[in-house]
Amino acid sequence: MSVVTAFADRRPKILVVDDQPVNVMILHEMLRPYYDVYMATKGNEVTTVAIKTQPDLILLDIVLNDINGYEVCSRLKADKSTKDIPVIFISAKAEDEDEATGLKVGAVDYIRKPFNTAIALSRIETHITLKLQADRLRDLANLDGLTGVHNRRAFDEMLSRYLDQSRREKQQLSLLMLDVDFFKRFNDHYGHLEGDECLKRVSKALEASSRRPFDFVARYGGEEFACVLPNTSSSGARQLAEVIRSSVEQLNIPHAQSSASKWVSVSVGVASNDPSHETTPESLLKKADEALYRAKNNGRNQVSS
Ligand code: GH3
Ligand code: MG
Ligand code: MG
Ligand code: MG
Repeated sequence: MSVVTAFADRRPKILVVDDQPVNVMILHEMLRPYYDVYMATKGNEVTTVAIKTQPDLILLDIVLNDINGYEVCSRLKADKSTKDIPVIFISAKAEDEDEATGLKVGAVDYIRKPFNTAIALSRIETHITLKLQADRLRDLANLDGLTGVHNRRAFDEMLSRYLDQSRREKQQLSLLMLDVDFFKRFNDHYGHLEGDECLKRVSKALEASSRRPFDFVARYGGEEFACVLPNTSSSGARQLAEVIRSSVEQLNIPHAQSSASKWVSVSVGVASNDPSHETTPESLLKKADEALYRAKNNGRNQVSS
């Protein structure tokens, strides 16, 4: 299991789906030394269980009591939040056409029962490794290397996606733009390494404050951060902005050169769209940026909208 452990900073998770408890037990015993194993016995519950447990691989039986495994796999592949989880069929159905159907509906492999344990484990390990590599590449493409929050590329993509969704669902969306106050002076006084540490802590405070599952936190550039808040009114966004502003100040990171506070602080600009009209990402960003500029001009360490 050397390759797997080299890639994962946690034990990989496997979801086993089989209607026969004895089969589930056998697979569980086989996998348990290397993986966290989750189980489901009904085809209809697989997507829900997969969304909840986020497995790195699904071992799927074909003959189940309710819907068959092919249908389960098709559903998994059709759902945005489960389509990237590799599926391996594991079945006593031994015809070539069974295997062909399994691969056609999106499985990465097909293990015929009865199987050789060592071979099955190796195939499983191969696909787990590929999945973890894909996760790693996706993170590299979407996350900021210093702080671990989303990067500008991911932000641009999400803002435009959320704006479309907000117009379709006629729900208001809000955007926060945050900028660390007098950060150039902070770097000059405490050094760039302290500056980097400060940005990490500020981003953690941001993530901790924006708790709704779809809130999206990104490093927009340098010492600027952005939060996209779907289904959030402008008054809700102003409240959250104030929570964030105060939680950054309460990190109590000393800033001897700031005239806004004795601690590191942020200024926040809030903008919201009118979901009945088309709002472009550019126009919303401009509104948030103008609000941020007012917060800076009014003395920093404050929220403006
Ligand atoms: P204001 O209150 O008006 O925002 O003043 P400011 O000094 O924060 O603004 P300015 O844009 O003049 O300076 C931003 C500073 O942020 C300058 C730059 O060196 C620093 N910075 C940007 N990215 C990083 C980073 O990744 N690490 C560190 N340590 N500093 C950074
Ligand atoms: Mg079965
Ligand atoms: Mg700035
Ligand atoms: Mg700044």
